[in-house]
Amino acid sequence: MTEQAWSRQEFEQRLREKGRAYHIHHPFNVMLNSGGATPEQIRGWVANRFYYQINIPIKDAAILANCTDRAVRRSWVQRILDHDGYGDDPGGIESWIKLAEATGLTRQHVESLVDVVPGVRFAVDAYVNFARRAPWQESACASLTELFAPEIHKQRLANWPEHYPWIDRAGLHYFQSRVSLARRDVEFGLAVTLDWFSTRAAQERALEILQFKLDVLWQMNDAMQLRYGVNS
Ligand code: AHQ
Repeated sequence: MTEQAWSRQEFEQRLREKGRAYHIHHPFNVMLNSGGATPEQIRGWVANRFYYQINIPIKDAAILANCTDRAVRRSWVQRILDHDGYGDDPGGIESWIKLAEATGLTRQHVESLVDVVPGVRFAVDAYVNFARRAPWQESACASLTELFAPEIHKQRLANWPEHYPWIDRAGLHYFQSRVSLARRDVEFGLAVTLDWFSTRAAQERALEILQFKLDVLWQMNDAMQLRYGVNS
């Protein structure tokens, strides 16, 4: 017997309930945002997350390549510009390098990717490869971990200056920029998801896709914890 599709409201609620598995709850992130991280652990996190950041526009370009809808591409292309920069805006990847320099890393060191541990590389590559082969609507759904992102960025902005006064606050600009950009991204990605996944089976698939992306972020933290440890 085919089960009835959830209402739009219930479907959205079930997507949002997945926030319980968001990496804001990972011990490595809890340590980072509660002030327990050493400078080496912070630099390790920044250097490893750089690999995620530089792959976001690659992932979004894969989504564009899979999307035949010009109106969707006109909207989604902004995400690439947000990271790569456009005109006078140097973009989010440049901001991340400024964060790295504020923690005492050099541009050359971060861009060398020498610190990126295998588990981070494989998790990020799994996300990019998912976007290359999945229908663009499934990749839009995967980006909905950003439903939970404003909170984690606000947590960093609130806690890092107090716990890590040695990090120049100008380096935190990236987190500030993402609070509003994440909200804008989610508005579009959620509308696509609620419209596209219209049967109960498709809605269940959407939850699986979101769980996959939550696992990507969780695995990145697992790998960093293994490499840099977590102080209790
Ligand atoms: O800085 C982040 C970012 O640009 C994105 C894009 C989006 C996607 O397309 O999957 N997800 C995402 C995220 C960013 N920052 C992460 C963080 O913890 O700083 C959170 C991450 C996400 O929630 O997926």
